[in-house]
Amino acid sequence: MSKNNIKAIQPPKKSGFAVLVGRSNVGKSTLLNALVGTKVAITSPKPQTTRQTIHGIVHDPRGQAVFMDTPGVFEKAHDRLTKRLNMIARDSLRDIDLVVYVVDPTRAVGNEEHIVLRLLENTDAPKILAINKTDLRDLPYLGSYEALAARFDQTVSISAEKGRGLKQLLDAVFELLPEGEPIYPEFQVTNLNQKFWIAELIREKIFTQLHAEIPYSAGVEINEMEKRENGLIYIRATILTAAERYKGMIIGAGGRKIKEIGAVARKELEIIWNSKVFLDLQVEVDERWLDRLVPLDCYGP
Ligand SMILES: Nc1nc2c(ncn2[C@@H]2O[C@H](COP(=O)(O)OP(=O)(O)OP(=O)(O)O)[C@@H](O)[C@H]2O)c(=O)[nH]1
Ligand SMILES: [Mg+2]
Repeated sequence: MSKNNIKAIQPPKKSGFAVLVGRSNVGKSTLLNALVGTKVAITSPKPQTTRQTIHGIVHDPRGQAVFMDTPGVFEKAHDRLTKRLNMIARDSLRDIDLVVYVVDPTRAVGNEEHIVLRLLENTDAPKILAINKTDLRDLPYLGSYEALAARFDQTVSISAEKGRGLKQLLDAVFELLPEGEPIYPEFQVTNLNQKFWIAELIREKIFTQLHAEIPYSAGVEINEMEKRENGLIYIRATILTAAERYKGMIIGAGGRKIKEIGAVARKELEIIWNSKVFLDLQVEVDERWLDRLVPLDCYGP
């Protein structure tokens, strides 16, 4: 058989947008990173970590899957941040090719799940149920999520953290995606621009180093970024926060907290870039910080 004949019997390539939806903290961003194989989205043990729709691109012999990480649906939509996040999650269900509904069987099916399930009923795209965190021993609500399987085209058990079940998930994704040309060029793994991604990485450290309430009243802006002659990457960034008392907590006694945030962010950047980094971090109070950061110029190279 000639080479051309072999090519002729290969199935057509698939491509499309697969949106990751689910309530806050189920592991959508962890899953996105695991699928792409590198850290695209930031994650944290606290809910409402993700604030923008982030694309993570998986290049595969079967085609290209663009996974869209979305802010988790959160029930108490009283504050402006939550309202905005819920709206982004809802909008992401338009014009998509596939839904991956991510659930966490350590928590009961609650109101938030019903909100998401109702949203899913209104989309015509095929749907996969991804039951995450199955590495944990105690999964008291597993049965109630498995009972939802009939509403989905496929159901897979995964552990985004341990990388389990991802092959099965990708098999289901490429089976259900439509045929089509790739959306992104080869090698591109995300739609985020580098400045925004650095701001996100610093924001992740605010989540991990500070108490529950502060991260929800803070955002990060990159003011300057430059590669210096000696190879050092210089970054000047500002943490914007809503109130003077938060500023104090972010800075910490004797500037200890901000130093800690800067140090963990810098170390991670140095490992990723394999280069020395100088991170100049400041804190500024701005009641309207959210408006200053959203809409953001966060996409593109
Ligand atoms: N044990 C276990 N923990 C996980 C797994 N996947 C995610 N987590 C943890 O769950 C927490 C939330 O993960 P995220 O990926 O930030 O969750 P998210 O759904 O993106 O959350 P939002 O952005 O707030 O909507 C983090 O502490 C993760 O480490 C998993 O497979 N197993
Ligand atoms: Mg997230």
